Amino acid sequence: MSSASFRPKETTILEEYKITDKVLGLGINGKVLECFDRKTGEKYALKVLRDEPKSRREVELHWRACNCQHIVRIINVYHNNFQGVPSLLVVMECMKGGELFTRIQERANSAFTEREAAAIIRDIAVAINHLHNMDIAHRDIKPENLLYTEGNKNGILKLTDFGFAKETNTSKSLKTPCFTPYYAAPEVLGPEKYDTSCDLWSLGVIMYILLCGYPPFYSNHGFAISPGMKRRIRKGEYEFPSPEWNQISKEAKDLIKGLLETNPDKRFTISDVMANPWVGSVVTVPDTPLLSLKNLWKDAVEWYDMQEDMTNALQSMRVDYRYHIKNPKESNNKLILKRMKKP
Ligand code: I85
Repeated sequence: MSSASFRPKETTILEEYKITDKVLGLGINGKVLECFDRKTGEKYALKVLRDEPKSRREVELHWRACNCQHIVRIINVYHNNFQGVPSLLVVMECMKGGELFTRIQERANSAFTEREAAAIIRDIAVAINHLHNMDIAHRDIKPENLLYTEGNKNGILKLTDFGFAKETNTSKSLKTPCFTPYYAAPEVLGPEKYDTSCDLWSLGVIMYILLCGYPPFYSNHGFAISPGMKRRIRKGEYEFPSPEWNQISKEAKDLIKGLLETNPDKRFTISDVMANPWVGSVVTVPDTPLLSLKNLWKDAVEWYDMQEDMTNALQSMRVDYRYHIKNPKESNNKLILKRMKKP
């Protein structure tokens, strides 16, 4: 980890900020509260994390990555006791415009076009490109983590929540000179392509939903990811049904195909996306009105299910099956525990 970066302030946050009890959102690792700069009166968002290695990693990577137009900025980080718990308090710019799809849905009856969808995908791609160039995989890119700075047309879309972010160039073998790489397998040496490729899959899903208003893969009911959905994702079983997809350009469909490619080795990289004209020169994308507004939010329950499905699908992609070796002492498996007792 390139170290000389983030050092939280040890002074009390209350000297500089007034914290309210308004909750802006709940993340997996911590809640997000509203707070105000005492000097300027400006509103900020405060993410409260328990001080533990996982949170340190989150803040470290977010801090390092946030000098990008399309990533939520960190203003300050404090190391304080918060409600009696040693915590990391992350002061961020306040995203007043709310979530991506809420914003799109709120556009009264004005048309939403393929070109506008391309501009949104380009913004998200810029964030991903910035991260992947720094060897950071976000691994949790989903609609709830894409927020607008403002509720009006000046709003800028930004990515947040680095709770699952991972550094991808930590090839210990290359950095530690006590190891000769004669026998090193390629995956030990190179960056973790599998980690970054999940961000591109996410981009494909978001692009699909923007264009038609429903997700490419869905489960049959609202609970945990269903076997049917898992199978469809693995096999890349999705379609471009009529009437939504009839007017959509071939370029858009080809990009989606490259992003939803099931084999991560063949899936588009972020460089492929940045070089793709549908993303790289948005003005050339046809200004065709989309039918996604009609489909989006037709049913709040369905939308909720979709978000849960995406969370679960990302979760299963993050499982690092290659290096995951369980410590038998931490196992709850009865057979393993029984075997450990034997001489
Ligand atoms: N502002 N995933 C869903 C929010 N400004 N939000 C989530 N992880 C995070 C919440 C649950 C994202 O790391 C999250 C994180 C950070 C934020 C965040 C950061 C900065 C906001 C979990 C708002 C907001 C929305 C509408 C209105 C207003 C604020 O969420 C305001 F009150 F300003 F009008």
